[in-house]
Order: sequence, then C-alpha cells, then structure tokens
Amino acid sequence: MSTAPGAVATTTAGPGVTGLLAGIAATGRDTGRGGYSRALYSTAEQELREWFLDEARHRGLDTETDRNGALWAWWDTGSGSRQDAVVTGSHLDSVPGGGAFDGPLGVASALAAVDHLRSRGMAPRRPIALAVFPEEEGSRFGVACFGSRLLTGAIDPDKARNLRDPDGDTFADVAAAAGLDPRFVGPDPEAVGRIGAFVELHVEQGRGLVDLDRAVAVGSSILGHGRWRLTVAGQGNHAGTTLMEDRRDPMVAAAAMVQAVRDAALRHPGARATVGRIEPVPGGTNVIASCVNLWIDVRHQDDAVTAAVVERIHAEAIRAAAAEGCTVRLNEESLSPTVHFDPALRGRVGELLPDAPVLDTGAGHDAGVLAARLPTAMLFVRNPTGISHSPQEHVEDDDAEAGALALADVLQGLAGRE
Ligand code: HGY
Ligand code: MN
Ligand code: MN
Repeated sequence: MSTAPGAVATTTAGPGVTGLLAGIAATGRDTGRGGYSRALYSTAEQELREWFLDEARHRGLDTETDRNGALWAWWDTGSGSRQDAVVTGSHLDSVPGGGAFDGPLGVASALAAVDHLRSRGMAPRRPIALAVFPEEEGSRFGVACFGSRLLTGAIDPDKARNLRDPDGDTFADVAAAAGLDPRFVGPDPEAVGRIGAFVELHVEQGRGLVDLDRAVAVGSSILGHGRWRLTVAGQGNHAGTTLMEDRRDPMVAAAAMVQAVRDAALRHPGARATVGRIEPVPGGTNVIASCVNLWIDVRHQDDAVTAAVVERIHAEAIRAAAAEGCTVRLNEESLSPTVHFDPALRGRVGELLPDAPVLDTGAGHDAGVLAARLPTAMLFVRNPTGISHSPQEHVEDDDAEAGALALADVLQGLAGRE
C-alpha cells in the first residue's frame, strides 16, 4: 500500500519528541498492570500505526506498509532512486505493562529529526526512510524482533504463519485480519536491498548514561539472547480429593525449575536468566495443573555460555520433573547471537557525535537482526531510572530532544549534501 503524501509545509518549530509522544500517551494504557500494553495488531498498536503514518504524511513523506506489516516513510532525493537509503526507526509494540519509551522514543525521534533537518534546509543526497518494525517485543507471538526477522529471512515464513498467540490465534489469521496477505509474509530482499545503513535510537534500558552523566550514547554491541519454553506435564486433578502423596503436580516441579534458572545463571559471571512468564493449564485455583508452561530468557556476551546455561537449566529441569513424577520438554523459541555493530558506521556516527560515550546493551533490538544483512548502528538516550519493561521507564524531556538532535546530526552526516 503506498499513499502519496499531501503537500504539507513543515515548520521549524516541530512538536519535538515530547510533543509527539504526548500525542500517543493515552494509547494502550494498561490500567491493570500499569504502563502500556500495545500488542501487535491490538487496537492500541493499530492506533499507533495510524499515528505514525499520519505524522509522516504530515511531513510530506511517502508512506507504505510492506507485506510483513512494517511501516516505511520515505524522504526521497528527487532522483527517483530508493537505493542506499539511510533508514532510522524502531518499534511501536510493547511488552505487557511496558514503559512509554521502549520503541516509541525511536519512532518519535525519527519524526522530530526530520523536522530538525527540514528546519536546517537539508536536502538529502541519499534517500532517508523512517521505519517501524512490527512485534519487536515478541509479546504476542513469542519471537523477539519478529518483523525484522521476517524481513531479513531470519525466520521461516511457514513457521511464522503458524505461530499462535496466547489465545491460540495464528499469526496468519491475525495478520489477515489486519489487512496483510499471509501468503506473502517472508524475506523481502528488495526492501533490505534498499537500505544502505540503519540507525536506531532507543531509550537506554540500564543506567550507563546516568552513571556517565550524559544524555546520548552510541551503541557498540547487543548481548546474545534467546527464549526457550519448558513444558512440564503431570497429572491434573482435583485440589480437594487428591492426597498429597498421590500427586504428580507440575507446578511444584516448575517452582524448582524457576530456582534452577536463577542458579544456572549465577554459575556464569555476566549471564542473565529470567522466568517472566509461567502458565499453568488449566489454571484454576482449585485445580492441580495438568501441565505448566514456563518461558526462560537467557543472555550472555558469549553465545557458548548462553548455550551452557540453557543446557544446565534443561538438566536441572529434567531432575526436578522426575522428582515430582512429571516430564518436561524444552523448546527453543528464538535465538539471537551477540551482535557487534558495523565498525565503519559506528566510527562515522562517533565522528558525528564526538561527545557521545559508547555503550553496549543487554537488550535486543531490530538493529541487531538487521546487522546480519547491512550496516547498523544505535543511539541510546538516558533513562534516569535505569529501569525498562516497566512503567518506571523514563526519559526527561531535554534528553529526549537531545536524542532527536543527535539523530538529526547523524542523518545529516550520512545522507546530507556536503
Ligand atoms: O527483550 C529485549 O531485549 C527487547 O527489549 N525486546
Ligand atoms: Mn523492549
Ligand atoms: Mn525496544
């Protein structure tokens, strides 16, 4: 779908990142959990999609939604070519009860950076595109950076079509309801081929910039990370009529596994392992579960250590299941190796932002997936709480605007005329 932009004058005093984010502050608020829940193709996420497309068209950008559901907004050079583009953007979906900035800060900053460049009178010598990648959090279909994996062929399209959300709906059905043709999801070499460089601005999901007392950093690497599901099977039964000695309770085995996940990570300095989601089936207060699913997130700079932690967890899970007369199965759901950003692009970004420190990140990003196919870089903006994937995630207004200015400087340096 491509929508020719309306001819709209841009103003030098754009709304800024703060003004742009204020426009979506009410969208997808989660009154139960706090923060925001903006799952892929939920009403909230669809509203955010429209918000982005409207803001982009308002800036005279040519917008399109690609066959994987990613959004693109083009600032063309007038040559008719869309090759070697400098692309910037992030995601709009969130984790359940997430913060206001994880994803949307990068998208709003891209829009604000266009305003800055327009106010500087810049005419790009390379096309500039703003991009929004769907399902970065993998909160609905379980695969991190799902949209950028589809785009780059890092996930099999059939596997993608058949992924199911917690309600049991397949991605194919959900995507079709959102207007995609699921037959065509999958690698898009033309779209990837148009990108000369991708620069993602993101809220820092830690305290690095707080400790350095700086507003903006340049990214160096992304920690390798993966997600696995443990399925523990026992004997479902009645909570009142089943004596303790007659039980094969998968919830008890799962409790031991949660402990084992933590213990396995502690055996390897720098490793992180988390159980953030556990689902007993059927999930009744007066019901001994027949099965329990628990998802583990394991991360380490060294991919071999990540594998060793998972192996240890699996061995301990088998032991814990057997102790309760249960069985356990481990399934890998997504895995991303540690990514070091393109040295040449990172060096150029560093020249353009000479005062910005360099930070690695323990959080995954679409820039990490795209890095397998093209030069990518990241900018991080200070988060005074250092907390993320939580309503406590925060960015001060001045830092948000500093991030957009830094992004504008990078885009001008990469795509502006000398
Ligand atoms: O999970 C992550 O690291 C990212 O926030 N999606
Ligand atoms: Mn996130
Ligand atoms: Mn993110």
